[in-house]
Amino acid sequence: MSKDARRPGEQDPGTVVVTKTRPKTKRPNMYRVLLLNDDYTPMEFVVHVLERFFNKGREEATRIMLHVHHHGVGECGIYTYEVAETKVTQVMDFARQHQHPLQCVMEKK
Ligand code: TYC
Repeated sequence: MSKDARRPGEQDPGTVVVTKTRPKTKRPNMYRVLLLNDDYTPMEFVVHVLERFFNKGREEATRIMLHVHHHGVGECGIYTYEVAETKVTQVMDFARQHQHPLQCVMEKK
């Protein structure tokens, strides 16, 4: 078919159009979960929290706890929104049950 016989933008019937589909894999937003220092929560309790809720070994848990103790804040892990929110809730509930003022927060990375 001649170009003039087609409407503007219309394909030549003899033309093969190959469309490349780009897999749209959007990375999820990630959130840092942080522990805050205070003067009253026992060090051993914080280490236990890091082992129990953030799957840290004793050495890593102790290192993070001491970092928070000395610097005021420290990272426990980086998670998707729902996982981070669950961790924060679990830690805050656990601290309250034991009447410790430990604070756990999340922030967008
Ligand atoms: N500063 C606390 C103490 O001296 C220990 C502590 C560490 C508390 C980390 C909270 O997130 C925290 N007993």
